[in-house]
Amino acid sequence: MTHASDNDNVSYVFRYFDVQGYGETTRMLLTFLKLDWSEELPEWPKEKENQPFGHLPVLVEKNSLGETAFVLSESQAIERYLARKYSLMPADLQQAARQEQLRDQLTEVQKYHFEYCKATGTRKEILVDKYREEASKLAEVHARVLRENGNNGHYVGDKTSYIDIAAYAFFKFFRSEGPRALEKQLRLFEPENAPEIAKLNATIEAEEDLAPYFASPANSTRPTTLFK
Ligand SMILES: N[C@@H](CCC(=O)N[C@@H](CS)C(=O)NCC(=O)O)C(=O)O
Repeated sequence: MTHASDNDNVSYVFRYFDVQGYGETTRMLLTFLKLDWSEELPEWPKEKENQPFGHLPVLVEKNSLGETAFVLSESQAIERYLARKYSLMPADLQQAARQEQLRDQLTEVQKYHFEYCKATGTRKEILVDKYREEASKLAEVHARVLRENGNNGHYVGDKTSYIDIAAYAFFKFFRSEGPRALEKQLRLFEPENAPEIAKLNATIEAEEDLAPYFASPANSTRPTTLFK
């Protein structure tokens, strides 16, 4: 894998809110890849009109002179840009697509939580049912893929890959206060129901290249969303 220590002399600014939300996978990737990066918390909504898609996160890539060279919106496009650029994504299209389908499934389920925070009345009840159905399927699919890879704490092979990191960020989100309200009745991702996921979590927490991520207190206390 090309870690950024073989540096291409670029640096990154990750512009987002101080929440896990749609940003945690990218924070983990930037750290894992040993990239030169910093976090920017813009004044909001003042800075909204200055963002290409009007929302965050946004990744800004700077060249060796510190000039903006590339600006990217949409969290999953950002993740995949980094994963591909630094060879964390398989070159084989089918192998890459297998990781991407698992990652997209995580986002679909996470969205139920975001919507649940804002919903009222019967819509809230519908979302609990939707979450139950989709999260149960997700737990089943992810446990199976992890099992089929030998239950070694990785989805693919024996090294940390893009989907390992995205899945860890997702399970972290649902272990946090707030999202736990949806998950806690089901306990789909808890060790007694999903030992494969527990093994993934432990493996990622022991990943040497993520040690700076786990050592930073900000990463263990960051709220899940902007919603109360
Ligand atoms: N599909 C987008 C969703 C981005 C999104 O909804 N961002 C929210 C925060 S998590 C935002 O910027 N909210 C403030 C606003 O839209 O004014 C992505 O994956 O990046």
